Amino acid sequence: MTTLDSIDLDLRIAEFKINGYVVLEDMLHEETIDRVREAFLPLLQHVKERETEESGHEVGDVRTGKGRLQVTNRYTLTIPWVEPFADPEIFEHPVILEFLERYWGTDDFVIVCYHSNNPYPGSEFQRWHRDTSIGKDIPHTGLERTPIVGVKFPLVETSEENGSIEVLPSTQYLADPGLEPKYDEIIRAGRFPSSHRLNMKKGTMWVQDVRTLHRGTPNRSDAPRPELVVCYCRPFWNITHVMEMTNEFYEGLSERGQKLLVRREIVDGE
Ligand SMILES: O=C(O)CCC(=O)C(=O)O
Ligand SMILES: [Fe+2]
Repeated sequence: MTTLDSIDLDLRIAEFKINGYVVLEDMLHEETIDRVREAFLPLLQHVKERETEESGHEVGDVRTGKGRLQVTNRYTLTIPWVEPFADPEIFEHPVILEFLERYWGTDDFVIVCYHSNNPYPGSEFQRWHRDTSIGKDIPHTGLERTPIVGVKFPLVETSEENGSIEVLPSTQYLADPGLEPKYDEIIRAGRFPSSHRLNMKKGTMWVQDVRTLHRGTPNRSDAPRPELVVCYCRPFWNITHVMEMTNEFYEGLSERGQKLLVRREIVDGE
């Protein structure tokens, strides 16, 4: 397993700064992933059966399946802050926390989402996109560091067959607002030989600069390709996806966990 002693974190951070993403292998135990997948698939199935129309917003009870059909055979789900999903091995991963502390130069960051992307068999290419409107909101300025990252981990091995994500490295600093609405057309028509599929084995975590261009790809296998994401951001970034948890869960967290999840919403356990 990857530990703080075995990883060259400064090199990984340099990769992240240069490529706009970094892939870290052997971060989670296979049993942890399998436990999460087993609990997750029924939620995904539930959303798939219920959500037959494409929708802009997720609905449903987070414990039984809060999600939406985003586009053809592609679902997004919010992850509940309960066992086995809410595992400190995942969201308090020492390598991830140290990575982010060194990247941002502070430990004041917080968690603002636990979410998932799930291309099902029959899904298609997404448009090339960024997961942020920063290019429009702060035009002509390629910020040195992103204030928000997604830490992602697939629940299955990902491949060309089951719709591994495709990235266009080193696009995170793009700052021409004129290009923002046109990325998909330009990248499809032009030559971008560095575009790259992230084919990952189970246990891999990867950190995504939300500004880096990427797209989902067709899942041509016979099983879904779920991937979970925990979003971490600097405290001045005030967007939080709803994160409901019981007071009992929150009080049972480590001091670090409580600090990370300070933006929780407390709900009744029943
Ligand atoms: O997980 C994937 O295949 C890509 C999903 C994605 O980039 C998105 O929906 O924003
Ligand atoms: Fe995306």
